[in-house]
Amino acid sequence: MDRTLSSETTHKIGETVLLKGWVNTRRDHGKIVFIDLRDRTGLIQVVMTGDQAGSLRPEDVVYITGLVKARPEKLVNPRLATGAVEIEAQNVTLIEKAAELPFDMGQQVLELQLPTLLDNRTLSLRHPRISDIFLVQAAVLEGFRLAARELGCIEIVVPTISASATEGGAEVFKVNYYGHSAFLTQSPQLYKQMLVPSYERVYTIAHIYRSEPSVTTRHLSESTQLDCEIGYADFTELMDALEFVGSRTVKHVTENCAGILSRFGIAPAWIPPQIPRLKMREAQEIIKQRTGVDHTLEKDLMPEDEKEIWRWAREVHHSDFVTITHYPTQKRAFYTMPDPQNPEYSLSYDLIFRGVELLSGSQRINNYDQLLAAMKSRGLNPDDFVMYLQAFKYGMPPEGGFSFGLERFTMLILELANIREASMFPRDMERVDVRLSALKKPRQRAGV
Ligand code: AMO
Repeated sequence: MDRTLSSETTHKIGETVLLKGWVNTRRDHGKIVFIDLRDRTGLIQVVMTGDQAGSLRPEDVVYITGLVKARPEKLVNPRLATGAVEIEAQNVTLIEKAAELPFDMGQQVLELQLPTLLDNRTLSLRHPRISDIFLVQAAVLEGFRLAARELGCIEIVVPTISASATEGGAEVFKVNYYGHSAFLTQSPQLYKQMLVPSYERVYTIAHIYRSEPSVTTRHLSESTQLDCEIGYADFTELMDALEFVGSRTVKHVTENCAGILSRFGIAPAWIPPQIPRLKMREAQEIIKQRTGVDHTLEKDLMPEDEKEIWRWAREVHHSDFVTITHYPTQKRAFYTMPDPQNPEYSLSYDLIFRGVELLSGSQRINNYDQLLAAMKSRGLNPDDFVMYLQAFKYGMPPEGGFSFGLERFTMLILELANIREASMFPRDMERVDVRLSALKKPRQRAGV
């Protein structure tokens, strides 16, 4: 008999079906046992005798043949998509026995500390509310790809071992590369720029690595960036492009994950036809006027500034997005184009979504000599960037781009408290799968 998925049972009343899945929960009522069976489409209630149920427990893998029956009206479960039917088991076969679980997976929301959920990640990822987070993440990826393609970008895959540190700073993982030093990429930046002369417009979904020195709720040591790079575009066209991709992606998630967003209690994002744009200094002035807190001499927006300017964007422009431009040149990476009108500030932008930086980018320096001078002025050695510089030597058009953080996008869409909830297997300075403190010291490990 072919397998029937739980979601298909509602159309098969009166038929005998074969279901395959995991025991999600077990409820014993005297001689009758109710099993909620879980498969990739959801849950379905199965009724069986105590003999048929035997010692079944949560996460056991079972094959069940049974009759699909309509439930009497007063027993319909409105919280379950299959709540109008149930299965009367005829035959129950245990395929794999699960060990006893460390916690009750039957709760609607797992009321556990985040470290416990992460220590038991392959279990917590099976829980419907947590697996929903990654269905939203899949929709973010899909929405981004659709939007980038609509812009005419070609998808590229770039290396994650790099000859140089792209974003500067100390937050770089060094690797011993056949006795030479190389780095895990902090960004696909240099490679996406190198591909502009081939395709003009490219996008990539890339792993990035940053040895973040502190534990925060919005930084990971390994994360995923959604990047575009666009040739022959000026600063305004670049902002139009990033706002298009950002809002198109959110709309794609809203349209495709309506059920999940409502289960998480998330109101639709406010996206006006024109997303407000402010220079960083203008944003600081507005914040000073609204709060009395003077950050007008700071070289960057503080996290609380990003929250306040979002509140302003909602109140004044009915927007959950706000684009902030013209950050101080010295605060941005070496490839950022200084504003020709006032080189102290740069043709750069961040996109703030719901009070957190979701995206960064800029127009780039596309002239070879200017780029070389910018590198040297920051103490970078051009010899470390030989391949990158080659692309500029042979004619790089005016260009720029931007980058969204995938986990931040997911976190902000679902209004999660911690970015680790939006990463299937989060890495930070305390964890690689398991807590680093639980690992033996390298020399004590067998064979090392
Ligand atoms: P930036 O360093 O600002 O810019 O990164 C772009 C976006 O990536 C996300 N992000 C992170 N998410 C989680 N953990 C981290 N450690 C982390 N670091 C960055 C954020 C951020 O807005 N090359 C430039 C982009 C460009 O100019 O095109 C860059 O990497 O959402």
